[in-house]
Amino acid sequence: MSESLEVHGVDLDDLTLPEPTPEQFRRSLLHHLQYTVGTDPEHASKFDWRMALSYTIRDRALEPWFSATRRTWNEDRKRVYYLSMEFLIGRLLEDATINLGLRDVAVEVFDRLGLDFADIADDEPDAALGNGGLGRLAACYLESMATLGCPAYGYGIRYEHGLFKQRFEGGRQVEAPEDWLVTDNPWSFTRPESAYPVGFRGEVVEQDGRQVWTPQLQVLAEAHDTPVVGYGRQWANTLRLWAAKPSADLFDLERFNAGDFTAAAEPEAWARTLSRVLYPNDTTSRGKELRLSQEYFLTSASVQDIVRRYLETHDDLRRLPEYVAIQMNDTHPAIAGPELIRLLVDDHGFGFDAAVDLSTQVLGYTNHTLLPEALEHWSVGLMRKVLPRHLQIIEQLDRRDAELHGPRPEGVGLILDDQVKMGDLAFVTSHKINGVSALHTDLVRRDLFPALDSLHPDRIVNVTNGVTPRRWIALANPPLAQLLTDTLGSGWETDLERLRGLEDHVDDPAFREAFGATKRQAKERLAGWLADHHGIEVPKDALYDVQVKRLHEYKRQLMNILWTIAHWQRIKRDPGAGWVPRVKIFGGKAAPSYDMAKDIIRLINDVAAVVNADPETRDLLQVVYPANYNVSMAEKLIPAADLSEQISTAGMEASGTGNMKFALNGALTIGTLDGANVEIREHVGADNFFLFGLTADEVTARRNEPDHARTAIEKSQAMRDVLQAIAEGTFSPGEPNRYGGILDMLWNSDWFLVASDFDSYDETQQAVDRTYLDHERWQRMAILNVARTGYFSSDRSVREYMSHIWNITPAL
Ligand code: AZC
Repeated sequence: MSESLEVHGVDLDDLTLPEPTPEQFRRSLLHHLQYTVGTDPEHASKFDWRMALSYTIRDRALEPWFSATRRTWNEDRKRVYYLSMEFLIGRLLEDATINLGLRDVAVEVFDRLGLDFADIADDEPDAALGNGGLGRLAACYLESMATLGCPAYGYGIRYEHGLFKQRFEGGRQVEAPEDWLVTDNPWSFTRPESAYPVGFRGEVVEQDGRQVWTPQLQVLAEAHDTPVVGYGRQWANTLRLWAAKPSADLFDLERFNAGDFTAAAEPEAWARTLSRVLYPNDTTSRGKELRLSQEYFLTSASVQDIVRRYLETHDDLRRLPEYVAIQMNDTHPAIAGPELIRLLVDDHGFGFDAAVDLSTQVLGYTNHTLLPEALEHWSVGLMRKVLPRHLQIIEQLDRRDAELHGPRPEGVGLILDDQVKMGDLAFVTSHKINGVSALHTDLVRRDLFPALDSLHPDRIVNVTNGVTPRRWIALANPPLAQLLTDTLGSGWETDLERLRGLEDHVDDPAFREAFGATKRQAKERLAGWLADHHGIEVPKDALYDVQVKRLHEYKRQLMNILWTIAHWQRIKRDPGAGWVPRVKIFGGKAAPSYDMAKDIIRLINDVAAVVNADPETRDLLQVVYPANYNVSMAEKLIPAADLSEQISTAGMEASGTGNMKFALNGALTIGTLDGANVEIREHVGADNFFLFGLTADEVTARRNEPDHARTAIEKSQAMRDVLQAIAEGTFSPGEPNRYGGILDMLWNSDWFLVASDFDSYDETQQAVDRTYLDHERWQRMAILNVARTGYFSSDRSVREYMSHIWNITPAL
């Protein structure tokens, strides 16, 4: 694979491991158990086995990792640097095992030892370094870049505590800190030699016509590297996470010696705080100094690392864009532009204009949401305090833009009402700005950056999101993966358009039967897991109707639970009407400070308690909400779903990626024309998609109608019955006013148009039931969903980034 290379008299190829036979794998496993973990098979716990297995697999990941790194250096290749405050990677062990082609061997070896591979793999904690879509997308893209041989680094923060753990008490969400790093992390390599100082605060003074920033505080960013192996083990990239450490001068020895121990340690504590916790908000920005400091910490360490790596083998920074592409995952790392400009001007003697041009050629910016509350802005005062030199650069950029483009329309500029607008900053310092679905990109052009778009009409492009089929089919749904391989041959894993071949089999009853069997198995697996881990018993032959995602009003879990109540009331009125048994499954976390979302969680749990205890309806309707939804729970729920709920208010969900995972696993979508639903529907065909609700333009118009909510509720008998039951305390016995806030919102404001869309949703849900009763028709629709969603592979998305944004050719 790589050329032979000798260092210190060692031929590096001698160090590579051949593909193991089961016996070699077994020996390697037992070796690690004894010599790395320090125990023996007699006393080994599940944890010990998992660690031994991880080291065994990790050994095999190093070969593609080293050889890819060497090739990139030797061939002087361009690299992609993906900057993201979130990487929701979940578990790594099974993913790496599959990508290295070792799952069968591993399963066999554990069988022979009388142990269960799946059970051991299940012991791994999720790396929950993200909140939701944006972080999970970053993880899918890393995996695809490695599979395609695109040299890349993911840069993020090594949060000590990832996304909080959720549990329910009396139906209410309670948060507890997450502690994935409490036990050893076998996937991470500490690189103390790669540490960079990151400065904050202080002063900027002019010396000899140059600006000199002397930070008041400095921390060290220390690199922790995780290999990301591509499918087929031909390539591996690096996820480099920064941990904040106090630099030596942060500890105040004088104060310590004077006996003021706590004060002496204060600066040190502050430094560690930078990588202590992930902010648990997905689509809200937080005007907090710590958040801005975290963003700068990530960005500065990464940009320093990028420039250092480039200069190791090049001396002319003007050629940076030929070798470096930096992608900003949303606005969080938007300070990358000013940081790169600062390094070029202050440390490398560039003129301002040249530095700006160079940075712009290197940087790209992905926008992931239109929600105004998520578009970050920082007050000029805070910026001046925390990053005084960067504020100067931003002001200079703003003046430069004004000079270049003449008088600007109202509201245009990087600083408005004393706020630095980070989205606009990201735009002006990037050569390409992309939205994440066709509809979202149109709205980014039209609503978010209309003025900047008309100044730079070539900058905004669309790259519709995608998901990796390795994790979301091969890992999550082995029976379906096997059926795909039996039917289409292997190779679909890296060429997902091959799923089209399933269309030839849709008329074959034997194939439909086999396809149905994979869904049944997934449901059995899920039902077993719900019983074992959550004490919830669900029927295995019901329609599994699933909505899993962050809790947010725009995602309208509320509409789903209101409909569930309506459905329950109908069953009670006519229990013998031939109802399709349904299990309504919810999963997701609310930001800890988002009260309305937390009320909705409680309502779902309250409804579950009443409905599940009703002997009249119990066999026909169940509501389950397993706590602490995360990536590994998604891997269990998604394959088992018959119906995928993608019901956001049109124009609000930038793309969605869960919608893609469900369709790829043969669930039918009930959804609005929002985000990537639009494209999913185009691909699978309108007949194979349950569409309802207002369009994005209709949503805008409806919001302008006074009293739209009240009018809609008054027209809907079903909705009135539901709201009345809630108001009477049916689900909150003794406390009828518990949901007064929700009811008031629904009648009087209803920004997300639950009431306006309710009847359309209700009718469509009834169509779902009718269709489900026609078993053959449902089966065909499900198969066509799988066959026609190959487009939504993240390999396709990454290829588009490579050609439209990064201008890079992969090495494979
Ligand atoms: C999400 C979007 O809400 C979701 O629609 C999209 O699929 C996903 O990004 C990936 O593009 N956004 C976030 O998770 N967070 C923010 C701040 O947008």
